[in-house]
Amino acid sequence: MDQLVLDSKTWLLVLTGAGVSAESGVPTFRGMDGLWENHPIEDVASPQGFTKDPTLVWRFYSQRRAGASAVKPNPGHDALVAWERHLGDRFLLATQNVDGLHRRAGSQRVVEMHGNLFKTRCSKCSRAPFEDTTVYPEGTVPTCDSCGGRLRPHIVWFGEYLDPADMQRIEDFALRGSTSGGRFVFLAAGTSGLVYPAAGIVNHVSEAGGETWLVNLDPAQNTSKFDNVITGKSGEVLPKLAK
Ligand code: BV8
Ligand code: ZN
Repeated sequence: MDQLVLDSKTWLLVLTGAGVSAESGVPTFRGMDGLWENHPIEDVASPQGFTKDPTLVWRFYSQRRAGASAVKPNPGHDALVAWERHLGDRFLLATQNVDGLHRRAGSQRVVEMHGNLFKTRCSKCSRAPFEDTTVYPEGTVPTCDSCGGRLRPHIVWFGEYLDPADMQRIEDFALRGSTSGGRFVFLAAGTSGLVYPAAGIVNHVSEAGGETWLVNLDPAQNTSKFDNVITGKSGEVLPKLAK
């Protein structure tokens, strides 16, 4: 297998998707044909869906909150922790996953681009998002004790903007990596390359002259954009990929 060289000249940006959590037992979106209880996920994971039926949306997220609490990180997560420890501030992990498994594995330099299942915020007032592991009982919609507004998961839904600070952190890292005089490498793992802006990162890296890698079980929507494509399970490939 090709080898990813992680030496003192390497800057590495990693993007993960649901496929990296699959071997922990977390269902992927494509694996569920993009449906949950026969609802297209884009409908349930959207502000319109929340307005229309907040109980349904809370049932979706409470189920996933319970599911994510019951599983543990897999060797793919552990490999990324080892790479971060090896590269230090020349490593950054941008994840689309909201299951919190990267942090539980020990990753610290993580940008959770789409939010986190274990954070809740008020949909009305500007109260800051807070840690929340509650699995709300069927049919309940929690309300804010400061303004009485509906609480919502601190998740970036379809049609919502990602946190500009998160995108800035990723862009700043990519700029430093591509102008460092060293080798700037981008590796995407376990993602179908369907959802933007995450799926567009590979294009920016290539334009900046970076080296791009994809580790995925099936061809992704943007497979052709990558210099190196390795087909396989992230839990098996990542631990052996770097030297
Ligand atoms: C935005 C939180 C600006 C929710 C998520 C038309 C064209 C282009 C873009 C758009 C468009 N129409 C709308 C848009 C914008 C939209 C978008 O990209 N839509 C897609 C569907 C076309 N994007 C947005 O809305 C974003 N915001 O653009 O703001 C804006 C503002 C207003 C109006 C317009 C634009 C917000 C996107 C964030 C949405 N939130 N997550 C939640 O999780 O509940 S996205 C959600 O789905 C996940 O977070 C994840 O990102 C995505 C699923 O993707 P993957 O992670 O890739 O998972 P998937 O299951 O698809 O693939 C898994 C892969 O792993 C597979 O390929 C499989 O082969 C592989 N695999 C499986 N097992 C393994 C494996 N690989 C390795 N090892 C294994 N063991
Ligand atoms: Zn409030």
